[in-house]
Amino acid sequence: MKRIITYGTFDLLHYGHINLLRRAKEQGDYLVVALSTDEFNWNQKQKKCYFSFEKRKQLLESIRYVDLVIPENSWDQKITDITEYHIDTFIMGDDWSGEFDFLKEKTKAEVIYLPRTPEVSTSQIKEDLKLRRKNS
Ligand code: C2G
Repeated sequence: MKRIITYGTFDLLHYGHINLLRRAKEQGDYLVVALSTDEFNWNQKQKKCYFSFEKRKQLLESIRYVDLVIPENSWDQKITDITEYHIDTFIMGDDWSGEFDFLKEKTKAEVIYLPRTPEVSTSQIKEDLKLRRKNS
């Protein structure tokens, strides 16, 4: 069984996230998603999530490609996660291209960056909604 892991905030879940999760699952048989906690998002990514960790976890767990959701509390947990969950392949969108290549040396995992879905993002959704409200 080939085990995959990916990380993210997945707030205002959209089809760009789903495209990533689908393609990640296609690389193996079991997909672990490390979901950024509210504290990690705020303290480390300055992201204020619209949905809480529990709500974002519930959404992810309902996706057919996702087999397990674990919390992401720190930038530094990836090596231990790969070991603890016996991960074969680490996958991220290519906006992170190169950022996690160190995992190739530190673990036996393959590192793959998949092309992002270009036209959609949570910040764009928020912007559009703000504009619509202003113009309504
Ligand atoms: N993504 C994508 N296409 C989009 C938007 C996002 O493929 N249009 C991908 C991102 O590249 C990432 C995943 O979906 O692989 C989750 O995106 P975010 O929730 O924005 O994750 P991020 O804040 O980048 O967190 O330790 C790593 C971080 O937790 C990654």
